[in-house]
Amino acid sequence: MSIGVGIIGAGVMGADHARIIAGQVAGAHLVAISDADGARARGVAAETGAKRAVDDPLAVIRDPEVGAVLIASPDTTHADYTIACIEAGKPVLCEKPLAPTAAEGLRVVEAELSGGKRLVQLGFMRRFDPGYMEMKELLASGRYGEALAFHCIHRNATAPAHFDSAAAIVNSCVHEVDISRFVLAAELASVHVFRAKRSKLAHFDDPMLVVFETGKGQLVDVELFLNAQYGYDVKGELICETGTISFGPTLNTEIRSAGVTATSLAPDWRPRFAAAYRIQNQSWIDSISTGRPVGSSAWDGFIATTVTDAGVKSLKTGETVAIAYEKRPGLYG
Ligand code: ISE
Repeated sequence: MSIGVGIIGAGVMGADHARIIAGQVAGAHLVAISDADGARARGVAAETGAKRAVDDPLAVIRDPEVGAVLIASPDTTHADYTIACIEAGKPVLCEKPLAPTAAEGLRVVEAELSGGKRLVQLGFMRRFDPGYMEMKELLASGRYGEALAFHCIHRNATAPAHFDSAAAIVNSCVHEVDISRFVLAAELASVHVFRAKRSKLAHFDDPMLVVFETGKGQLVDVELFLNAQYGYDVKGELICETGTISFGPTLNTEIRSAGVTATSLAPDWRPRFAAAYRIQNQSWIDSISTGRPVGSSAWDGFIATTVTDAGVKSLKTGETVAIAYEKRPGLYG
């Protein structure tokens, strides 16, 4: 049976998800898409074959033909719409971050706990990226000993005008928060944010170096450079006791000409993580049929908000900030 999907938000990510659900995912079809800009919603609906374009996001959640909801609206709306899906009893894939602050993230966890059923998956798509997945498997094989440190590079060509230094941590570095917990199977215990010399082309502290320590004593360092100009570049290198594990930035062809070797870089995360988004969305739809949740949970999303809260605090104080939260047993094990 095909699952009717409703999408909230027809911006860059909402449109991308609509194309993926319509063209690359089996067992699902698009029912409705909403956006505050009705013309934008109608445009994406026409392109992807969604039955309805509406301007009220709650109408998507209420729609009887919508069996599952994908949220790709602005970050500040994620928690409220996710809670509305939980209250309607509908599975939801919510784009990261779960919320801009831990206090808001916790509201979602509490709503899911009181509903008594796992319904939320967070759109941390890197967990489905073949490079990170293989890195995790290789580490877990034990062949290279224990992981000691994890070097991460997160570069965007340019950051949106509305970004500031805190947004760089809450919206961008949150990916490394989730993926390092996933790859290392460890919790992050502290964070320290360092400002580098600021690029003249940046309108906030850019680049920054964010250093986490895990509960197992490993260091995770993230070079966060969101106005790198030259393209989208995400890399990771795991330092283990008897070797290192890393993956390349893209799988593109290599050109050798006129004495130069060249490979192209993606302009942004959508082509770079195209496989990850496709696998994530398919796994989400499959998990609804099997009843076995996959990917990041609301709890993972909440933990990420506690870490980014601590990162923003470190940015302000210049100090190392310990990461602390109260465990919520029950649904999350
Ligand atoms: C954006 O929202 C993403 O999720 C991208 O993966 C990330 O690289 C970018 O910095 C974020 O703004």
